Amino acid sequence: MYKGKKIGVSIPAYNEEKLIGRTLEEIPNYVDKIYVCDDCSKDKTSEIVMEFIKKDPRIELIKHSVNTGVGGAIIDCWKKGIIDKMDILAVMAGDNQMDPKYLPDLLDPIVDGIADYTKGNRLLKGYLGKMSKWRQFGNFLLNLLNKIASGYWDIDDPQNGYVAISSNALSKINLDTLYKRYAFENDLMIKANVVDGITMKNIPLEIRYNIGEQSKIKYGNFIYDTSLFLLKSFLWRINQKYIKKGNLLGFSYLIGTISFFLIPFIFIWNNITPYIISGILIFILSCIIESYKTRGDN
Ligand SMILES: Nc1nc2c(ncn2[C@@H]2O[C@H](COP(=O)(O)OP(=O)(O)O)[C@@H](O)[C@H]2O)c(=O)[nH]1
Ligand SMILES: [Mg+2]
Repeated sequence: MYKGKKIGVSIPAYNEEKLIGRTLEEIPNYVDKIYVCDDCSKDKTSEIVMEFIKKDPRIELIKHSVNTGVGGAIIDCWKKGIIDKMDILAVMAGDNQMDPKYLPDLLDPIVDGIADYTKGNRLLKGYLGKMSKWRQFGNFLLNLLNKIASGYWDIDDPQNGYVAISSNALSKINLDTLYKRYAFENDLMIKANVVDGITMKNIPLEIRYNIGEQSKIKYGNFIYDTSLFLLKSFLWRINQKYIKKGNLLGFSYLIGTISFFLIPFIFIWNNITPYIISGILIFILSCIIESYKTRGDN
């Protein structure tokens, strides 16, 4: 129990035999349940977890016979946590990159009723300065695209997987519809945003690097998949949140989006240029209005 709330920690793990032990050892005593999902690892991840279960009855191992991706693993842990009536569910990676000293910072705003969903933010801890200029640019772009797609304009570092969310908020989201690969982080924000009243807060924290971890992300695939996904999800979100309810913001967003896609046709029909420029300005104005409207909400 943490300040009267039952806490479940979900640990996605794929081929983490080197670091899963250290991760489990460090889980604080106030955590009530630890759900590890071994997503069809080819190494000894499960055997190591089984050894830990003998010493720590809070641990539960969920084994997948086919790999479902990091999102698929987290979703299965969360479903268990909801059944077990945990009040708050946090995620900590199986490669020990998430320092438990920050867990209270993620839990406190939820316990205090200030937020339903908290996400670590490395940028507030000077992480950006440690990247190359090229990665800084990529990060900036992904950050911006995620704000537009998700509507959480105050949240940065969207790919940060160190998160906590109340079971109450989670139960309002259809977990089965969430994207299961790395864009899971973005999709959760997008789906949370269309549910009225799920508030989000960024928590400054550092992620551990150079501890022997090996990222499984293939960056080429990730950038392509995530950009396409964000575009599709943005259109889905504005339809759900604005167009279906007859809100003008949805239509202005839509006009703006269409204008971006018409840019290549400027070379064929020169006279459409002013319309495209107006469409893009309408898009930018829609972003400003939405970010202003939601300021303080999330
Ligand atoms: N269950 C499961 N976990 C995964 C999968 N891919 C990655 N993970 C875990 O998710 C966490 C974060 O993945 P990682 O590749 O380290 O991402 P990064 O730290 O953001 O570069 C780690 O604990 C991985 O073991 C997967 O396909 N299934
Ligand atoms: Mg990692």
